[in-house]
Amino acid sequence: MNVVFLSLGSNLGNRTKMLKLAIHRLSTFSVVEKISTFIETKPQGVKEKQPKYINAVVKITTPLSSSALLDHLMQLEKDLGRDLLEKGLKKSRSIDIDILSFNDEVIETKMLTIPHPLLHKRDFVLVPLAEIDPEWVHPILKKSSQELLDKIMKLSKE
Ligand code: PH2
Ligand code: MG
Ligand code: MG
Repeated sequence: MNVVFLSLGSNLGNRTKMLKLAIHRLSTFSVVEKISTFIETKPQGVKEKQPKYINAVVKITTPLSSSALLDHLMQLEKDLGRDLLEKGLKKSRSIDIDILSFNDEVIETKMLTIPHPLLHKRDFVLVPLAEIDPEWVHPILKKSSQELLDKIMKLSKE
């Protein structure tokens, strides 16, 4: 079984319902082991004015490979009504599911970069990740989720 952390986000429509639906659907191809608190966050790294997000992190175990998992997640996003128009990196979206980590593997393919390249910079990822697994260790940076969170909190105060 592969141990995977996923980041979920929504800033369009019924955001909480979208996350709940997505988590429910995850259980058709994985075991949902842990779900963080849902948090409301300001949009980050986007140019246009956007509504706030609801974000969460989920720990799953799954027999799927990383690329098969990605296929399932993209299908899930589509089934939940994520529009092609929402596909741009910086656009508002009804649901976004990103693979944060896959076991302790480092993966670099055309479709997939794992660990997620922005994981260590985003409080909307690190806060819920540190909540459900403060001891998870970033396989490249060799720092725990709690240490990474402490670091960006310190930076934001400077
Ligand atoms: N996702 C983005 C860009 N910015 N900001 C917040 N607060 N939450 C997100 O999930 C998010 C974002 C691109 O996927
Ligand atoms: Mg994303
Ligand atoms: Mg995405």
